Amino acid sequence: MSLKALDYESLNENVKNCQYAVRGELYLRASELQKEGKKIIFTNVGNPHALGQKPLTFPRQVVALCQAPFLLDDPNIGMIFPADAIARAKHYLSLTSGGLGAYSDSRGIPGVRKEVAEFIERRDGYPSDPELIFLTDGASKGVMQILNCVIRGQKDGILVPVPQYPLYSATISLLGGTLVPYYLEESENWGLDVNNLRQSVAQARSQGITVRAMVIINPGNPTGQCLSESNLREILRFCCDERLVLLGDEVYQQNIYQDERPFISSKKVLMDMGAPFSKEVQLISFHTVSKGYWGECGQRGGYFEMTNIPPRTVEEIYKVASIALSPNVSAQIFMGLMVSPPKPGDISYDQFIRESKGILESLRRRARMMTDGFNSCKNVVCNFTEGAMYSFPQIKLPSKAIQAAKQAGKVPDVFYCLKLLEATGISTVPGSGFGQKEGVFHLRTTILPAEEEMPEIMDSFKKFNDEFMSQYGDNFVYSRM
Ligand code: DCS
Repeated sequence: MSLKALDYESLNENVKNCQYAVRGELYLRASELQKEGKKIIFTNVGNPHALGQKPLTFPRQVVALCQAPFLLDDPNIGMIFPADAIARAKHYLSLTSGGLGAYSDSRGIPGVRKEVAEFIERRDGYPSDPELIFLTDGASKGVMQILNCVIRGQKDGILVPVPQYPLYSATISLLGGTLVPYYLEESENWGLDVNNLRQSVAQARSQGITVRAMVIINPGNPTGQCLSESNLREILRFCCDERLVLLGDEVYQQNIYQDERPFISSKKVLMDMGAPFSKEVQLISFHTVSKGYWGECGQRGGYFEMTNIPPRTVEEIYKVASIALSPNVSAQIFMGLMVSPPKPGDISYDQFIRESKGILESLRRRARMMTDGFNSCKNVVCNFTEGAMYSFPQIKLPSKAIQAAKQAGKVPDVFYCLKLLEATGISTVPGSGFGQKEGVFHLRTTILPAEEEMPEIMDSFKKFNDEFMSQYGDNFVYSRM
């Protein structure tokens, strides 16, 4: 009998081939254990509120009022909400055409896109055009929309860092394109060597692949490094030479935990480089409300900005965005608030600064605790988390552990992470889910668990790791790969 369209055997192969480890085998096992009553520490997803981070008060007040505009008519409203939140809610409602329940323009509310452009101008010191900014349902949707425009078929290649966040590998497989890996150098603090890029492109070309775009994640996920200005210049020059569109994933731009390398946007570096680069290189930069001290993952707000993209292409992207009608309107308001938070002198300013600084300072301490904790463990080495939300320690697995994994039918790092989960309840993602060099093993954990729980988590990791290493140890001398 012939198969029906949604029988598993007849599904689109691209769907079956696509892998997304952040919610993969480890996550499923953790969910099962949780159902059985085991305490699970979910460090597999960069989802700050799920690990106890409190929402910032001001944006929630504004959006609450936008969701329930009848409250604005209550004579006592000023006793519950500060005047600046009330004023902002009225401002955003006036920008919508019918409040939060109405679709907006498919590119997002023009007034919010203007606020985003003003933020980019303040951040970079260069003009930004609201017409070239589209609001999206989280950065993910923006990345998917752009990759959809770039990938025409299997012969189109996208340069992606390895290790990478699997949004890229998964979307490229869904769209039927080819991922062209370039390796980040772990021993150089996950730095990006342009010679590696050249090699990757040459190799892909020799296989008949047309390399069309390059992805950078800055700060890095899962690797946590911040790209230097000189590195960004090299990348942009490379994109210019090779005629690649640069996809700059900058969702972690608020998450910086050191002072030597502050975040610098690809757009600013490109504009600083001047002509011909600033007029030639095609760049799309992505941002979100999910990360930073906002951490509003569930709201699904994001934007992308297009630089040096021809108007006819912008029109096509608009057309495609229109198929989905409108990005989530309340998330657009979160984005507006993120890019124009309370200013000095506003009633809510002090509270906003107290809350946001409190979160960032604690994340900075947690980044240090986690890296130091991993580095104190046997056969584990971890670069410092300079930015983003993750630690990505390398685990030197003894050959006996690798054999045991094979016998159990598991990839070695999956085996290690499953044992860690069963023993401690710590739910991580195996490094193989992000890509890593052959024969080298990692895991990824977020730095998001509550600060007061961190020492206990690291102790329990250390205890597990020590036991694991003595159980499978073969007395090798550790050397970093
Ligand atoms: N880009 C990067 C590098 C990310 O890490 C994420 C989310 C996104 C884009 C998409 O975010 P939004 O769609 O929410 O804007 N990071 C995932 C992760 O690794 N853990 O949690 C989610």
